[in-house]
Amino acid sequence: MNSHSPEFKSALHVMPGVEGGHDGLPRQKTTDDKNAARDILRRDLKTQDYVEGILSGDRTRLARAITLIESNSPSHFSQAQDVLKAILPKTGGSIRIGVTGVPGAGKSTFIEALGSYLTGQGKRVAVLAVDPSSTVTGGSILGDKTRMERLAADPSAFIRPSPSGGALGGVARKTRETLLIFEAAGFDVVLVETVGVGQSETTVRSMVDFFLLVLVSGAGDELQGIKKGVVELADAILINKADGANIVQAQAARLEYERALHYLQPATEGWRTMAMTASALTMAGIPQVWEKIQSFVETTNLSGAFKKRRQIQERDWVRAIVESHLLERFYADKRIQQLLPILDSAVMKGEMPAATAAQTLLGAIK
Ligand SMILES: Nc1nc2c(ncn2[C@@H]2O[C@H](COP(=O)(O)OP(=O)(O)OP(=O)(O)O)[C@@H](O)[C@H]2O)c(=O)[nH]1
Ligand SMILES: [Mg+2]
Repeated sequence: MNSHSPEFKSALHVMPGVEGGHDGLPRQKTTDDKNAARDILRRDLKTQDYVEGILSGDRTRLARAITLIESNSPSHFSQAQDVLKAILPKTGGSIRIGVTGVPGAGKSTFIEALGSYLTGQGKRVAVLAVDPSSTVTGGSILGDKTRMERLAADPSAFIRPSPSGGALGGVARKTRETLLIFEAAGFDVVLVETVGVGQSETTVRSMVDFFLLVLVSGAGDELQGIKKGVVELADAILINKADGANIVQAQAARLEYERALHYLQPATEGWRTMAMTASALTMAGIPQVWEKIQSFVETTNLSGAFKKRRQIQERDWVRAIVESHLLERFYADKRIQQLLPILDSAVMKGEMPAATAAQTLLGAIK
């Protein structure tokens, strides 16, 4: 991520408290979700209770552990880290799949389709969403819940919508840590949905093994609206909504993407990114997507690319946490807060070169 980008700066904005109670479980009988989430935390569980709950797959304590991770309070943070430390040896066993694509492409419907297919095969499936925009629109969480009704009611599945907490940096940490919790709880597959805008696809790519780009045909120029960079992150492209009158068009789009992919660098060493068609609505092509994912896991396990990617992801993750904390501290510094508007204005008026302003800021915290 470009640390000077506006997205990143806004990512420093810290939201207060725990929100939600988005645990995919029956709600407490209260009208106030915020209070419900706080109540859960107030009935203080011991670290050991969380750990045992997660490892035994107890849904209530699992949900509470995620709420603990999503909390922005420092004491919850340190307990959450203790929980994570304890479960770490039990993590790593899931296949982590990222699903991205333009809004409305059918990501949630696809996750519901693939998820139900997998639970039908006896697998346990967890679903997470990364949606930095959801705090702005507030709509996506509700939308996802209604679009994954079947999976939400499935005892072998667990859906956790995007943690609020605003900024991508915070959401990314919470999502990653929640993923580890799911793994320790024995879920076979973890699916992470993200909208294909801004930085969130790069963020999700950095936490999953397999990255799927969901597209739809029929928007005229097939490559429109999708940045080449996003295509280059994908291990497979799924042309969704290949049903009804759309089938022929979807197949044409698939060929067009296949051609384009020849000129692009594959996202994973030793794996050829390909385009497929499917219908999340009729389930046509969904088993084939799963076959493809299994073949990916097999191939990359054999070549060592699977393990190598996870190791690099862990290492980079440490760097990312350090960088985001340094930036957070920098912008929270009183001296910086005083200087920043003055220097901003000088730079904007053309009275000071940008590099001089930056140097002044950096010098102020020495
Ligand atoms: N015909 C058809 N419609 C589909 C298919 N998959 C999804 N849809 C419809 O497309 C619309 C959007 O689907 P979603 O699954 O919410 O799409 P999304 O990509 O998750 O959307 P956002 O989360 O808002 O970005 C819904 O009305 C779905 O019913 C499909 O395979 N065929
Ligand atoms: Mg969705």
